Amino acid sequence: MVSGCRPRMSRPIAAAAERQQRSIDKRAAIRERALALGFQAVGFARAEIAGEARAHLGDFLQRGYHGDMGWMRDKAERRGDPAVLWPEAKSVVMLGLSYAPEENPTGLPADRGNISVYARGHDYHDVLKSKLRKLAEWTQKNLGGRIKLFVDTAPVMEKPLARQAGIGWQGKHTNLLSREHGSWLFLGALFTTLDLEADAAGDDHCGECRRCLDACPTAAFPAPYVLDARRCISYLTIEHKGHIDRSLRPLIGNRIYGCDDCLAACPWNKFARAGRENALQPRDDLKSPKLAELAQLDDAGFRRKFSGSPVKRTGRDRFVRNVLIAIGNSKDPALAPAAERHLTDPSPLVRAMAVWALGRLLPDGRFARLRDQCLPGEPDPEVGAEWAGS
Ligand code: B12
Ligand code: SF4
Ligand code: SF4
Repeated sequence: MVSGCRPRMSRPIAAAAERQQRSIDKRAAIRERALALGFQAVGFARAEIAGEARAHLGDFLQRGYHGDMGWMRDKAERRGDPAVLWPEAKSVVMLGLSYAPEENPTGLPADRGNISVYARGHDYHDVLKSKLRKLAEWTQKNLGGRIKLFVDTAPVMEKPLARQAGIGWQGKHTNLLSREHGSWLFLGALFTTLDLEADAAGDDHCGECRRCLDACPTAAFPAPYVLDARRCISYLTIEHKGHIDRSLRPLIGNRIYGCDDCLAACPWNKFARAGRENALQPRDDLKSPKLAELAQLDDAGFRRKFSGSPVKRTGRDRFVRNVLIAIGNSKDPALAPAAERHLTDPSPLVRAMAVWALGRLLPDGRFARLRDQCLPGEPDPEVGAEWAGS
């Protein structure tokens, strides 16, 4: 065709078409680079949160579902609106990194501690950050624009942004899932001043299914798509600093760091290929660790064992608190000596859970004798209350 036969575009339309073409080229280049760096999912969104998600965040906070994660309330304005976080940002590149396990990670024997899959390998923050940094540097050098990277700890609503970027949808368990990777994607975000065309948002494929809701041991979902973090084992074992409510302890079972039950129940996982990232592969000693051994960790031992692991976040006292709850739930009297050793622990958090565990494992007479020995010298009222069984 001779060029004179081409339909002529008006100048503004031609300029818009050229801008779109340039954006597509940049998007394709970023996508290619991200996949080469090992990300499995890439999508583009405008740097804004759909009004509905922002309203749901407001509701979540107003109902107190965040528990003692005060930082969620403090930074709510920034979390709910990328324009407040960084006004110059125009687009967001959302990235997903798969950590899908080889097999169902739930259902370990009662004398073993269940550490959730995400925490069995190297700390994903480091892994994700290093990849995001490489992608940000490459993009700035080759395509221009300014970039800020975010993973997990920043006040960014990563799940709604990932949905907006077409990576998947937020399931009834509230996590972002996709047909290719099931529930097992870590999320990270690059905010950029580049103006990149957005992808179509992900559609919801939950349908009538409610397996995740029914799988939750603590009934932490007041409604589909809504989580009350205060009942979630992930919150209780990782974020919550104080004593764990008496009524929730038996429901925690042997989950000592996080929980995967709602994620693992999802039928879309059957399409997920096991994660390939070496650093995220589960450490052998964290796949099915013995409660009796974990209960022995002192501060230095804890730091040695969990250096480079997300587990180090709780510190030794909270971790041993969780282990003692699992021991109390084990119904295995052979684990009683591992709890008894902690009746003189310097941490009241640990002493209290040692008392609780022994109350469940020892015959009444033996427990009463220990109480008579220890209670008179116990300085902490909350530990005292555990001895009294209240
Ligand atoms: C706070 C937090 C937690 C809290 C609260 C979790 C929660 N669901 O809010 C606790 C400690 C419990 C937690 C647990 C876990 N977390 Co977390 N967590 C976060 C964090 C820092 C913020 C999440 C947030 O903003 N929550 C506030 C609520 C309001 O937002 P939302 O969950 O998106 O809520 C939406 C729905 O509830 C929905 N909604 C609300 N009401 C209604 C009503 C209707 C009708 C509808 C349709 C929808 C709807 O709209 C809201 C907005 O989209 C993010 C990182 C980040 N910066 O985003 C990681 C993050 C969500 N966590 C992550 C992970 C892996 C986990 C765990 C799986 C870890 C584990 N194995 O133990 C569990 C999963 C528990 C669960 N079922 O959610 C990943 C999830 C990745 C993914 N694919 O989604 C993230 C994104 C971290 C990361 N960078 O990869 N987490
Ligand atoms: S992570 Fe566990 S406790 Fe939390 S909502 Fe899912 S199944 Fe329930
Ligand atoms: S288990 Fe069912 S309801 Fe829950 S996220 Fe998966 S598909 Fe949706």
